[in-house]
Amino acid sequence: MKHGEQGHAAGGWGSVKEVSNALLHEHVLIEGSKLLLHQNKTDGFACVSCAWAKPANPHPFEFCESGAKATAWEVTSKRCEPDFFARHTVTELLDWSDCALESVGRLTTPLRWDAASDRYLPVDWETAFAEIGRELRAVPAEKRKGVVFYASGRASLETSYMYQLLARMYGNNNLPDSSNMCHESTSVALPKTIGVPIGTVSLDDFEQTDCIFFFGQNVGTNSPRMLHQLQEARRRGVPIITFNPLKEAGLLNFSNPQSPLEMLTPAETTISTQYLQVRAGGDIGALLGLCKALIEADDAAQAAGSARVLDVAFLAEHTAGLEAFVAEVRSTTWQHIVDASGLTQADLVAAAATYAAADKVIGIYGMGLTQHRHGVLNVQMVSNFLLLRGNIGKPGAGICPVRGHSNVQGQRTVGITEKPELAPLEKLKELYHFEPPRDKGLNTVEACEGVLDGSVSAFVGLGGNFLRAIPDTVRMEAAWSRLRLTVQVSTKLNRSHLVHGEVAYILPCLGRIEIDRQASGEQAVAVEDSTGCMHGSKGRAEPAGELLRSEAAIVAGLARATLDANPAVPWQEWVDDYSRVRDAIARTFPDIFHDFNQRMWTPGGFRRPVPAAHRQWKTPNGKANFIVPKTMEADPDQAVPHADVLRLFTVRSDSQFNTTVYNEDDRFRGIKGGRKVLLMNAGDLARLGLAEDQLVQAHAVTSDGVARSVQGLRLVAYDVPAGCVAGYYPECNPLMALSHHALESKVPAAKSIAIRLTPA
Ligand SMILES: Nc1nc2c(c(=O)[nH]1)N[C@H]1C(S)=C(S)[C@@H](COP(=O)(O)OP(=O)(O)OC[C@H]3O[C@@H](n4cnc5c(=O)[nH]c(N)nc54)[C@H](O)[C@@H]3O)O[C@H]1N2
Ligand SMILES: Nc1nc2c(c(=O)[nH]1)N[C@H]1C(S)=C(S)[C@@H](COP(=O)(O)OP(=O)(O)OC[C@H]3O[C@@H](n4cnc5c(=O)[nH]c(N)nc54)[C@H](O)[C@@H]3O)O[C@H]1N2
Ligand SMILES: [Mo]
Repeated sequence: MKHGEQGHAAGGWGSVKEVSNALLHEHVLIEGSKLLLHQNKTDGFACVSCAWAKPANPHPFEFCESGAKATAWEVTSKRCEPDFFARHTVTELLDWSDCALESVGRLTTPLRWDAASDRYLPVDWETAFAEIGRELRAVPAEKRKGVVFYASGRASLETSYMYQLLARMYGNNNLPDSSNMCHESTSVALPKTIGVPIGTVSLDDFEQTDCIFFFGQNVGTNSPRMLHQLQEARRRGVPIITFNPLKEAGLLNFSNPQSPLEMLTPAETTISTQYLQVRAGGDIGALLGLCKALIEADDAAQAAGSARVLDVAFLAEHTAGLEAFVAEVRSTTWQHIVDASGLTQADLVAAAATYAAADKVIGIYGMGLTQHRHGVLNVQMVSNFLLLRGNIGKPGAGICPVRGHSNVQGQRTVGITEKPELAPLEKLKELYHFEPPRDKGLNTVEACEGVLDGSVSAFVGLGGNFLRAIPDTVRMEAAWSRLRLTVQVSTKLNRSHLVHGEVAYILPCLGRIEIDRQASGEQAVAVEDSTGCMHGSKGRAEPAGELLRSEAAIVAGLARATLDANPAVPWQEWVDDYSRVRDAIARTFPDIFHDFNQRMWTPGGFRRPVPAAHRQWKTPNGKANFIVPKTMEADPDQAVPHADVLRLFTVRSDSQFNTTVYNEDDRFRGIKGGRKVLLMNAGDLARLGLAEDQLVQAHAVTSDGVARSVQGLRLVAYDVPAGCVAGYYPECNPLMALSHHALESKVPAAKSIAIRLTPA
C-alpha cells in the first residue's frame, strides 16, 4: 500500500498474521500461543494492554491483536542482562530509539548507575533497598514534599494500595498517576455533572442500546475487544455515529479475526453509520450543534402538538441547570457552530435526528476529548447531550469513558491520588496509627514544574516511562538530571532510565503474566476495568529471571528501608500472602471491596457501586447538572489555526503501547517506514507550498519565549480536516508546552498543539 493510503478493516487476516509475527519476533510462538488462551478469562490473567471490560462469558479467544502484542512483548525470550550494560554506556544509549531500547528484552537484575563508568552495574536487592532508604530518610520532613511517587496504571490493586500507603507514611500525597495525562478530565468533569468519577456503562448496556455516539477514541487500535460489542450492536441495526478528525480503520469496518465464517468470506461489518470528521478541538461546537438541533426539534414538536423530543419528565425530576444551558444553546448561532466544529449544519441535524429516534443511547469517548485545554468541558458536553433525553442511568444508555492502562482506574480507586479529599485518610489513620498528610500532593504537571524549579529532588516510578510520556520533553530532560535520586520499577529499558538523577536505580519486576511465587504459594492479583468491574488475575508464564521480584515485594522492600518500623503495617506478611492486602483493602473501602477475596473470581468481575447508573446523583445538589459551555474553542491558549499556523494532534499507531513502540509501521493508517511523519490535508500542503514526502521542521507557536521544535518530519497527504495535522506520540512531545494543559484537570493538551512548519 502506498504511504498515506488509508487502511483496511481492523481485525481480519492481517490481525492473525500480526499476532503470530509478534510471537515469532519475541521467540515465544508456542509458549505465547498457549498463554493467549488464558488471557482475560475468569481464571486466567487480565491483559496488560488496555482496560476494556472482560465479559463473564468470554469468547474462546478473548484477546485482540493489540493485547496479543502486549503479551508477546512481556513474555519475550529476549533479555537485557548486566553484560548489555557492560557493552554500552548510558550516554551512548541516549541515541537509541524507544523501540530499540525496549527491544533489548526484559530487565533481570537490579541496577545502580555508576558515575565513574557511566554504566548501570548490578547491585543486590538488599543493598539497593538500603541505599534508596538511606537517601529518602535523609530528606528532612519539610522537604519531603519534593519527593514524587508516580504510578503508570498497570500495577495491581494490591501493589497500588501498598504504594499509596508508602507515600503517605513517608509524608506526602505526591501520587501522580498516568491518569493525570489521560482521563483525569473525566474524573474532574463527571463528579460535577452526575456525581461519579467514572463511566456508568456496563457490558449489559451494549446488548440493549439502540444508538452509539463515539467521540475521539480509536477503538481498532486502543481497545479492540470493544469491537465485539460494536459488531454485535451493528448486527442488531444499531446506528453508530463517530466524531473523529481521522477516518480510523476500526471505526470504519471490522472483520472478526476470531469468527471462522467471516475469515473465509470477505464479510466486514460497517462500524460507523455516519462519520463526521470534526476539526481537532471542535467537539464543544459539534456537541452544541447536536443539542441545538434537538432543542429546535423539540420546539417544532411543541408547536405541532406532537411528542416532545426532550425527556421532559426526566429533566424535571433529575436535573438542574437546564434553563441556563438551553439559553446558551439558543443564543449560539449555527454559523458559529459550523465554524467551530468544521462540520455542516445538515450533518449535525441528521446526527441529532438519529439520536432523537433512539430510546437508549451510549456516548463513548477517549483522548480526543480529554486532552484539550477545555478537556473537562468536552466531557461535560457529552454529559449535557446525553441528559437531554434521559440517556444516563437507564439500561442500554450511559456515558462510557474508555480508560487507558489496564488498572489505571483501579489505582485511583485504592488511593493513588494527589487529591487528599479523594483518599480515605481517616481510615488510614485508624488502621495504621499515623497522621496522614492533609495537603494537596503534586499531579503530573506540578511534579514537572517542581523538577524545573528545583523543589522536587527525588522521583520514584512504579512502572511507566514518565520522561517520555510528559510534555516539553527536551526542556524536562535537561532539568531531570539535577534530581538527587531516581528509582524506576520496570520491566524493560526505556528513556526514563537513561536520563536519571545523581543517584539512580532500576528495579526489575515481574509482569502480571508471570507466576508470582511468595511464601504462601503462587499469588493472584486484582485489577479494575473501564466499567468499574474488579477481576482476579493469575500469572501463567515462568518469570523472565530468577532475581526478579514482584511489584508488591519491591514496594514493601522500599517501605521497610524508608519508613520507621510500624507494627500496624505488616509489609512482610502482605508480601507473603496477597489475600491479606486484599483484606486490608476491604477494611479500608468496605463499600467497594467487601468480601474481596471471594468476589474477585466472579465471572465478568464484581462491580463497584456506580450510583449514577441508577439515577442516584451524588452531587452537592442531588441532581444531574447541566454545565453551560463558556466557550466553543477547546484550546483558546493556542493560536487558532489560520494562515501558516496548523493544529497538531498526537495519536498512537497500531504498533505501540504508549511509549512502547513495537515497530515503526502503522498498518491501519497505511504509514510505513518511520513514525516521524505528519499527516496533512492536501489543500494545506498546496496552500503552504509544501510537497508530499518533503522533510520539515515543526516549531511550536507559544508565547513563553521557549523555542520548541522537532526536526526531520516527513509530510504525508492524508484525509484530515483543513488546518489540522496528525503526528505520533511520543515523537512530537518536545512541541508541547508544559503550561498547555486542561484547565481544571491539568491533563496535557496533547490533541491541540499550534505549530508552524519550515523546510528541514
Ligand atoms: N494498542 C494500544 N492500546 C492502548 C494504548 C496504546 O498505546 N496502544 N494506550 C492505552 C492508553 S494509556 C490510553 S489512554 C488509551 C488511548 O486510546 P484513545 O483514547 O483512542 O487515544 P489516542 O490514540 O490518543 O486517539 C485518540 C483518537 O482521537 C482522535 N482525535 C484527536 N483529536 C481529536 C479531537 O479534537 N476531537 C475528536 N473527536 N477526536 C480527536 C484521534 O484521531 C484518535 O482517533 O488506549 C489504551 N490502549
Ligand atoms: N503527546 C502525547 N503524550 C501523551 C499521550 C498522548 O496521547 N499524546 N498520552 C498520555 C497517556 S494517555 C498516558 S497513559 C501516558 C503513558 O505514560 P506511562 O504509563 O508512563 O508510559 P508507558 O509507555 O505506558 O510505560 C512503558 C514502560 O512501562 C514499563 N512497564 C511495562 N509493564 C510493566 C509492569 O508490569 N510493571 C512495571 N513496573 N513496569 C512496566 C516498561 O519498562 C515500559 O518501558 O502518556 C501520556 N502522554
Ligand atoms: Mo492513558
